[in-house]
Amino acid sequence: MQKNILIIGACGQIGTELTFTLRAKYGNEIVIASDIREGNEALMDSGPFELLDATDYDALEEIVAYWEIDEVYLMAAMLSATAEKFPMRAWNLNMNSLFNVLNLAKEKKISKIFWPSSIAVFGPNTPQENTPQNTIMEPSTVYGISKQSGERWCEYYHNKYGVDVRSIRYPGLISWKTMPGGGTTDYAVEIYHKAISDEAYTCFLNANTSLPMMFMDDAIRATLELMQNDSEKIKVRSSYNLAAMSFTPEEIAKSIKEHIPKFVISYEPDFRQAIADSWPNSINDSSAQKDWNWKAEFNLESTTQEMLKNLK
Ligand code: AKB
Repeated sequence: MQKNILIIGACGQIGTELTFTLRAKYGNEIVIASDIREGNEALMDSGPFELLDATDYDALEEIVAYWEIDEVYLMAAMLSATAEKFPMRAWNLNMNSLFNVLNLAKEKKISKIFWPSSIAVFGPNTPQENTPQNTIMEPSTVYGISKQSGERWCEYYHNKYGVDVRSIRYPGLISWKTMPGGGTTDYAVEIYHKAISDEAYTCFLNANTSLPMMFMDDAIRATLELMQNDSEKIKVRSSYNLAAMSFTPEEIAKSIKEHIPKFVISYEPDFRQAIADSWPNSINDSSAQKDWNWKAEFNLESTTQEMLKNLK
């Protein structure tokens, strides 16, 4: 019997690209996209789609049974900036959606889960440079608290009930197919759009705020590599650190200027500055390198080239 894959939050920044990649790999009919609202035309036309509120266990259980789902990628979440505005809604979405898929796996209705964590699990007391896999965390944002709690629950369900759950602490993700929404690292996508449309961008972080970032192609490849590896190789069942590059708004602006000489950046930091200041500057991902041979391919220059080429 053919076992299918369900993507929850398939219309978001990561979900859209994950859906296309998994459909190209396994076939359109094998990968069921779902979200609380419909996505762009290309996604909707590419295969089966279900409207789904990720916090509704009964609806999720029904879809899993109907489509004979074996593997779930839970990409629905409220990101850092929006979560600061709606703390209870963020906690409800981020935690209940995770419990729903963990409990389905505990009841053996699905056999494998991918759940994204984030660099937001780290906080102001974390060593900021080359942040290790295991270190002080103490997140100071609603989103970070939900992701750190989620990590603890993933590890618990793995140890206690044998649930095969796998996770990555994504840095800020840069992509051109779908806009991010509600994150602190979103500036690193907006800046490319504005560079092309206006040759100018006003950044909500200050010039020298260094944050870990990654081009979407690397993030999707990492996700698939983690999911395809043998279970015994996956030693970390909370979530893996993952790194590609780190840069500041000033540095990304400089890299854009090399292609669009008239581009100018200005700075008007808002409440998101405090969120960014609480996160690491750079990440040590040696555990992912050792356990499943992770290696990033894109740096700032190749990311800028890809973004400008595709957005133009
Ligand atoms: C955000 O900025 O909230 C996200 C993240 C780093 O998890 N992109």
